[in-house]
Amino acid sequence: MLLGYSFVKAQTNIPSDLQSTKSTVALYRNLKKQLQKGVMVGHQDALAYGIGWYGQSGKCDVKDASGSYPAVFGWDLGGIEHGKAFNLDSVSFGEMRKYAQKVYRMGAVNTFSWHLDNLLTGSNAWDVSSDQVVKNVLPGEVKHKEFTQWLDQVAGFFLSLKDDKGKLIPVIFRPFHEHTGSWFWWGKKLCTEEQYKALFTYTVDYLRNAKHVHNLLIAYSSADFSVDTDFVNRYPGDKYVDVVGFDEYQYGVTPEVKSKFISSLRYELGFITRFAKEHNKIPALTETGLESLPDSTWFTSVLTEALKGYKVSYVLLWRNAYNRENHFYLPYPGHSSVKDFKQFITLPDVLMQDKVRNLYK
Ligand code: BMA
Repeated sequence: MLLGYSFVKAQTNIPSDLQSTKSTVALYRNLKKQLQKGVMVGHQDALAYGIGWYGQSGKCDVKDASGSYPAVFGWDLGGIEHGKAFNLDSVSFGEMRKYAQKVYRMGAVNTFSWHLDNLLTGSNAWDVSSDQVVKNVLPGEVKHKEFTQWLDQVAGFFLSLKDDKGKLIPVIFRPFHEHTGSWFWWGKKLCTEEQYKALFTYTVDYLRNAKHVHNLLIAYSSADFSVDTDFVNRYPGDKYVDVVGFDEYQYGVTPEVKSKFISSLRYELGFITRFAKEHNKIPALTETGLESLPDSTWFTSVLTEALKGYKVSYVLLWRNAYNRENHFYLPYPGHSSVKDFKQFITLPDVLMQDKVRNLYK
């Protein structure tokens, strides 16, 4: 008799991919265990560039400002679908692989998003001029073959993430994110619930079954939501997801904006932590931040307040762009919020890389 999926899962406490590599299973279990210890701080592109620098080995804004590396490192695969050498934010995929290997050696976590181009129009991920894109990449449709070729590139990259011994490095993959908003071609108004779920499950199945990629924890990550059903209705199912989360940014710094942002995050964190518990998943705040940190106490007065009482795996702050003015989310040396950030990371349940141990064993 074949054992049912839920039965196997419940007995073994393994990720949604029943064929996950050993260290992927370890990462999954350790991330869950670590929920009791605290929340990891993450940063997008932290090793690739920062304010006033690009591609300098060993450099990292938040390390230089605070003394510690982040515990989670975000990367984006946008551009890999065309076999390009560089991603949409000028990080070469060759370097990205090396950074990810370094992160693994540090015992920290890599998470990958994918701002993939619009297959129908040829423009970028933000081109929402057609609501036919998702429909057209599904099996049997005109853009399907090309879509699978794009997935081949993604699979090739994930399968190239190996440690010194040639063993695959487990990472989090967070495809088709912020889908409760309508600013990407896979967003809410651009496809039906069924089409979104089909896109998500097809992608995960293809990577697992056709490409034999088994070093991924899959993140299902919405944009902000005020109605739980928005989150639930496009959930692809427990067999396809390991991490559940959402992205939400603060815009503006008035007291009203601050308190609204805090209460909105608290509502959503409450929801996803409950959802994660019920579905045996790992909750995370998959992107957040206040662009250019005009509030020098943001970490202790906003982020800390929002997180209070919730057990989430990590919080990912967005990138410190080297070539776009005022587009940064973590302090760099000399910035007015360095002191506040340092205070934030001394909280016992806030984890930078130096407080994270052995996630892969
Ligand atoms: C956005 C901005 C863009 C970037 C994109 C993908 O939020 O940071 O500059 O290209 O994310 O990383």
